[in-house]
Amino acid sequence: MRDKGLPPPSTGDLFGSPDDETPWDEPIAPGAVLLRRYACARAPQVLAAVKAIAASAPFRHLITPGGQRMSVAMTNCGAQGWISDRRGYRYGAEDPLSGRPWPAMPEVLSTLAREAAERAGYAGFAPEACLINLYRPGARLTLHQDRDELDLDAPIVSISLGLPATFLFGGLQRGDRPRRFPVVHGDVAVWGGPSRLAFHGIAPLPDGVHPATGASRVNLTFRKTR
Ligand code: MD3
Ligand code: FE
Repeated sequence: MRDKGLPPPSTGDLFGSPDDETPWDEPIAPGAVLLRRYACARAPQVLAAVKAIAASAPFRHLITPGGQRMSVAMTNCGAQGWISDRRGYRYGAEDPLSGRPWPAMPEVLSTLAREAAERAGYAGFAPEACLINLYRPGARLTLHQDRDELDLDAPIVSISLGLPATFLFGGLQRGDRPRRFPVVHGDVAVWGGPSRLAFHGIAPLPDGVHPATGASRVNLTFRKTR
């Protein structure tokens, strides 16, 4: 297995670079691994699923409990969805915009999340929530912990699509200086065990255009909430 955090060896093919999308594993901390390009082959189906979800539960800019409009636009699929408003952060079964349940989690998404978790050493991952983040240039996510889930033993699986971004990965204390990891289209990350409560964020998204998503980045995070 390639697990040294290095790209795969070149095949020497000057034409078509078939190995641009050959996945490899990059462990970054105890319990945390980047599965580089793991989702590339399934990206068209994942993006089609996101488009269908957004048609019934549109991306929207949530308000933080402190009254700030988030620069990232969000929606959800699955039995539970993450929301924020003046009253706080929480999971809920209904989209507050429509009053209807969140769209069901498509099988292509639940299967990809389960297989990625298993590859990272977390067999049996069955998320009930998928938070979908839409970044336009300039959007960012400041350092935070994901701790609104009741089951902190389960990992979080994250899929990055479209424009490249810089992932900030800190320690267990807000003040720990974060390490920076570039993440690109098709990269998947799995965070569990000792890394589950690490502080993390996304640096402001640079301008750009990606063939699969246009001027945007899409991130899906799968969570076991209860
Ligand atoms: C490290 N999303 O939605 S995913 C979030 O790219 C969120 O949209 C980012 O952070 C994004 O909450 C980063 C990577 C990630 C997700 C959960 C983690 C990293 C994590 C939980 C613990 C440690
Ligand atoms: Fe997070």
